[in-house]
Amino acid sequence: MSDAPDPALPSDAEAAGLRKIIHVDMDAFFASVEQRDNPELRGRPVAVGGSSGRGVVAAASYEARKFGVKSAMPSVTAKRLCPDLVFVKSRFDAYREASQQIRAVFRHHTDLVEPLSLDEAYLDVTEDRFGIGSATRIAELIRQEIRAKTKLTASAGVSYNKFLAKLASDQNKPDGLCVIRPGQGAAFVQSLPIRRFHGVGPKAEEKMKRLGIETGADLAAKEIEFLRTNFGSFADYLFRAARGIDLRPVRTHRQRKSVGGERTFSEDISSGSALRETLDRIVDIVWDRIEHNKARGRTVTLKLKFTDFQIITRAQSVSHWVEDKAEFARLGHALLEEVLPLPMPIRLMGLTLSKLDRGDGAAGDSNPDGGGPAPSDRADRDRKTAQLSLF
Ligand code: TTP
Ligand code: MG
Ligand code: MG
Repeated sequence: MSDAPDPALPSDAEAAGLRKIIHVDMDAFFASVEQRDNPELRGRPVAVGGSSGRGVVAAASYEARKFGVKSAMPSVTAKRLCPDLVFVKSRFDAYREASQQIRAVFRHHTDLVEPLSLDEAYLDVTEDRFGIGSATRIAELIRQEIRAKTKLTASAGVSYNKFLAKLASDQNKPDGLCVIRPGQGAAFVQSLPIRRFHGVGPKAEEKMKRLGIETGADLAAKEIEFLRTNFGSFADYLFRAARGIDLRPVRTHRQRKSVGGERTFSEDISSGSALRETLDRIVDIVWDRIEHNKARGRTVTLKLKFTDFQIITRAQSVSHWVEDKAEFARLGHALLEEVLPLPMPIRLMGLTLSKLDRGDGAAGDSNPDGGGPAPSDRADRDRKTAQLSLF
């Protein structure tokens, strides 16, 4: 190969993307809220989720993790690994309240906050609103403020881009802090198993392993063309990430194609009244999300999964934006009535609003879950350079 600069790397690789980014993530979030609110649960292995046959663990306390219990594991498996495991039902109102509290803490320090879920967000603190002088210090203050306001612990990662900050927040969990300073990113990434790269899920991991890619170093050894052939639009993100480079700016509004939610039931349901009641609850949750995302959409889609795992969807589009909850509920209910009576009970119901307009004219989704950032991020990236000495 020649020494020509690689097209996937910024020409000014040193300076590009050098910002001060903090990624904050709550520790064992749902489980910690439960332990906070019920002293009997403190110090004990706790799983949030249903304990019944089809239940899954949403969150596991750190006491439970010692036994190998973790999120998304079937409850039956969790119980086998840890016979003393205490199951508690989820209380979303409590998690949402804590989530709002931590977001208020974030916004106190910067307007550039990009929430990834209820319990985590990226913050761009390059500007340093209060002249605190060091991103590490800001991260420590944020952790203290979160603890004071919520009585919960958070871990934080500090670095010069989003990719590294997220890796860092995971490094010293729980109640930990990790800083990856300018110049340290490439080395940090080398020994990482590729599964820890944000955006690499089980499928991508499997594919990479088949291609002989197990670690960051393996990934960095591959040429960009090879990655593009195998991973399409995800390739550029991977190529940069393997070098500790990430050009994505912190986005305050994530671009989405749809907003929705679904519920799996512990017992299959089929009666009209139970279905209608369930739909009302889903409408509540989804409309909350729609408002939170300031989303407007034209299409409502109802999804049902039957006990034999067959899925059907029914959609209705309207010519205007569905802008109030009553109309959203009415459209959802009309779709449900169309399919009643059901041929057999269902195990899952979902409702989605799509054909969205965010009012800001931007298109596309640049988060890794959406397949990696568009290289065009380069154009709009913020070029403020963080002062290296004050990290
Ligand atoms: P995470 O931040 O992934 O996990 P966590 O906060 O429980 O633990 P950690 O200390 O490792 O960060 O997820 C936040 C919450 O989201 C989690 O408490 C419960 C919920 N969640 C699910 O409901 N299902 C899932 O599969 C995962 C991963 C999380
Ligand atoms: Mg967490
Ligand atoms: Mg999280």
